[in-house]
Amino acid sequence: MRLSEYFLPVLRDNPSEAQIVSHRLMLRAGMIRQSSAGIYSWLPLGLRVLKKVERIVREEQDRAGAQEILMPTIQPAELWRESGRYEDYGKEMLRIRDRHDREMLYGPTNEEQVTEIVRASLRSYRDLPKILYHIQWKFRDEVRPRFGVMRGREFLMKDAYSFDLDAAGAKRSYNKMFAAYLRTFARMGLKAIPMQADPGPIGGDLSHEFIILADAGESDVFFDRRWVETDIPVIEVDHRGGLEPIFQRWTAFYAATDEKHDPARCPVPEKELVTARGLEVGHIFHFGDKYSRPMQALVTRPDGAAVPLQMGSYGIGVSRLPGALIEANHDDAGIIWPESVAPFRVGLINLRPADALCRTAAEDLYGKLLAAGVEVLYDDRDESPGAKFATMDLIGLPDQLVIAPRGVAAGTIEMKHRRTGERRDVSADEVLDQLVAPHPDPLPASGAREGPA
Ligand code: 5CA
Repeated sequence: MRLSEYFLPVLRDNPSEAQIVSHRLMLRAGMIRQSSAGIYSWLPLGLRVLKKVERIVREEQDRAGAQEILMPTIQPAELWRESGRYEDYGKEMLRIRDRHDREMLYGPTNEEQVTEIVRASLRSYRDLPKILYHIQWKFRDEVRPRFGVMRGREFLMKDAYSFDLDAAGAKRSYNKMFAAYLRTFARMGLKAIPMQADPGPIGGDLSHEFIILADAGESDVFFDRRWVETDIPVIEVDHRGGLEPIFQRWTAFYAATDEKHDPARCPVPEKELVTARGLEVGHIFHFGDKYSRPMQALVTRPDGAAVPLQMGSYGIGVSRLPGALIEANHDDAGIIWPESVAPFRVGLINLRPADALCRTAAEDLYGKLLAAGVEVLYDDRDESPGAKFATMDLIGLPDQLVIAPRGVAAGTIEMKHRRTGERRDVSADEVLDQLVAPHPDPLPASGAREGPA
């Protein structure tokens, strides 16, 4: 993409309405534009990041054997009356009437809707287990929408729903999502610690939040000091095997959100306990028959008895993640994208577009990068070098390539690594070698669904 043609409305100054770094940088880097309180448009640069995040989320759901569907944003009130949540949800729910005066709502979550879908078709233990998910916009009329996309009113969520015959099956599904979440966040370069959590209005008895430690976090969290030293790698997961060891391994050190943490019952001695601010990027719940019982979603057991489905739900804040990623990856000059979610892999700067040799060298390298399938943002504008460097640093692409007269004469390009600031002079061939290096295929070759237990 040529920057001269790209819609990238960067702001020079800090917008006064933004209180936290990620909100400030997303506005300054032209990623989003506010429409009304807690509601945003995603502009080209922001949308590229959102799509990359979405893709990683989708790949890991698919790998875990979850099946993608797409449910609507607008739901009938009737469904929520069946579960009893229509009144309970209160003012957070955006209620709508259609032209026939039927009560509708903009979905804040989809437990009722998905239960309605499966109750007609999942009839027997032979139909189980199943995990369905979608990536869809939600609306919650938050009292205090703030921090940009981090606490929006309209936001994009991945929500998955599991259906099992009994508690043991439900725990297997819970473990699958737990393991999928470990991989999902690790692939984005995030350390998201699974913490015991309060299920809140979703309900249930087993729940974990995946939390990133960040000053901009909205709640206090408490955890064993050993978490500080612990990295969460992209672990190998065999979704056909037993995942309880993975669950045990990654819940072995105590970690809890403030709603769940009880100082009187905390197993960690005070001097080993760390308190910090946490940012929730995912939340998983097991809630048994909370929806299936009132909504009569029943399956028959092998002995012929009809029992309510055992269910769980599993959310990821897809549109919150670009903000969370920036909170975890920035410096004074701007954003520093991890490669896996960067809007472009590399920025190419022609420092002297008026110079014929520089122009030829830059156009030539741009063409080669495009031909090799490298996502490149090419600053071909007639701007000062300072402005070009500032824009590139602000938008935070992992590497920058600088074409300048001296290098062109010597046959080299300056390559700057955004995160470390390290600069090297390299040839065009080396650039291509480095940027086109094959990445391992993140998806297994064949089906990842669980076989018979
Ligand atoms: N139905 C369950 C899981 S499918 C559910 O709704 N869970 S939730 O309420 O915890 O939301 C899931 C994730 O969505 C959260 O972990 C958070 O990352 C994200 N999220 C929740 N509210 C907002 C909001 N107002 N703005 C942006 N992201 C949000």
